[in-house]
Amino acid sequence: MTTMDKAGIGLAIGITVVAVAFTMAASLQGFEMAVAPVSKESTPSDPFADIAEKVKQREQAIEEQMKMVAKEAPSFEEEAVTVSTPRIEDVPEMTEPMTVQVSLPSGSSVPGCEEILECYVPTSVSINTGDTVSWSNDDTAAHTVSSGTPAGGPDGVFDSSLFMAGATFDVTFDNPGSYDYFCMVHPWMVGNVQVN
Ligand SMILES: [Cu+2]
Repeated sequence: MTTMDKAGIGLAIGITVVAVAFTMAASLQGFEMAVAPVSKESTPSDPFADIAEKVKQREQAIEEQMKMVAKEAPSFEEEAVTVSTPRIEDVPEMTEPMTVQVSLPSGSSVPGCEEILECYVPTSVSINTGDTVSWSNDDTAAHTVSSGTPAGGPDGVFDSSLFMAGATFDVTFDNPGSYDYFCMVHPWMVGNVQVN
């Protein structure tokens, strides 16, 4: 073979490769062009059509969700208004004088109630000035609600003296402070009123 022949073969191969490449490119383009209209026809067996359908469904779902959110938005505002309304009313209610109940439950005449904080229930109450504490004797025995401590004795701020089963004793607290109290009959019975 001559050098010219080799060059000729090389050129021929080169042309062939380019031609094949063109043909493949053209056929690929043709394939894409052929596929594109098929996908538009939404043939169920066509995977592209399935994907297109799923995308469309997803878009519709998102659109519907956005519509629902838009519909809910005004009711959200209404809710916010109704929620804030009782909160505004609560503020003056907090400053209105109120009555706190304290029970002298059954069994408070027996030592040991102080260990489970059940001589006066609740044993400690926190109130505001002007509020009232109402003790009710829910036990069968008579008791007292006497300000002071068992060790120091009654200090005279308030004293129910003996009050019977079923009776109540109310004290309105006008001055802030911490008020200890106890039962003069059963000195293990102690309680506290914190007035803010
Ligand atoms: Cu008592």
